[in-house]
Amino acid sequence: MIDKRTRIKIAIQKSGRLTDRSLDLLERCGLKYTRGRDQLIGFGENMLVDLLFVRDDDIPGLVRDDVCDLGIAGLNIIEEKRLEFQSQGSTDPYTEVCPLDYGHCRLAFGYPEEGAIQAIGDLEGSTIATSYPFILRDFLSQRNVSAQVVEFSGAVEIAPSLGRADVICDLVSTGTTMAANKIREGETILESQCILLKTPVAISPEKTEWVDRLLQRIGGVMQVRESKYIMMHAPKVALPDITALLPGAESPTVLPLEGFRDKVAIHVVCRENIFWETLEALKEVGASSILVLPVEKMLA
Ligand code: PRT
Ligand code: ZN
Repeated sequence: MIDKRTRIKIAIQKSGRLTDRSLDLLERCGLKYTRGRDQLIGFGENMLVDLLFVRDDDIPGLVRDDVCDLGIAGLNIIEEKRLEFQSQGSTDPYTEVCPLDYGHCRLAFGYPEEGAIQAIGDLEGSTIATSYPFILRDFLSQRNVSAQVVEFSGAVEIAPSLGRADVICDLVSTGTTMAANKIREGETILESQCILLKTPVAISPEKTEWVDRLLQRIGGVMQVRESKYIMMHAPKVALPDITALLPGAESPTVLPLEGFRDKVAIHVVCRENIFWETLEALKEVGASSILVLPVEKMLA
């Protein structure tokens, strides 16, 4: 019989921009799961981990209420809900464990090209449409700007042409939507990306082992994304120049090369991406037969 108390629950977006990347991250951590008949729960087959597929807006609340131990959502939603919870008297609703480096976007002002308002300095007395009223009000009050905030749950960019607002404050990634609506992107008030959230409640001893393992694996997956394993041949004397050229490189493994006294093979893990310029510079200091391989898994 399955003991539900020992199973970790992770809330992720059911269907949207974050779903594929969130599932990919968990799969890279080794999770295999089957999706239940109602599609709302994915049962982990090889780990004591279950997935809850929900709207992204519901994720912070599920983590705050300890319905889920972990959750993945954009900082835009996490911060908006944190301010909303705070207004209801609930402080520190969850712990932000780490950024996950996907779902990047920014919450920015958008000024209609033909409009009189073109900068934060002109916002006093204006009407601003947004889906993020708490973040926006917080920003305005910190700058002592008094403006009317109109909440739009979607299609914020059409608010000015409907005559509902002078300015908008909305998420932007490529900038195409604002441009298509003749809105000029202005100042950013929040840089966002996906964040891993953890319940504010202490994890029960039954779950600790798997939560710790999962967090370590997520750390490992994050670390290897840019990491490369580099192999090359080089004169022994070039070793200091070579390590200096490879930022983030761990101390290299130096191996003898059969038939050569002054030349060695160098193997090194580099935690940053390697560009062609670096390879060319390595060649200039004497390296040859340079191979750059992706790293699939790493456990520090
Ligand atoms: O159904 P559910 O509530 O779960 O989904 P949703 O429709 O609320 O969210 P979804 O899937 O659209 O976005 C989920 C998360 O992705 C957001 O909360 C952000 O953290 C992140 N994200 C990254 C974005 C964007 N980029 C983005 N560009 N969310 C929305 N947009 C929208 C933006 O609101 C605007 O309408 O895309 C438009 C602008 O895009 P550009 O490329 O034209 O600038
Ligand atoms: Zn949403």
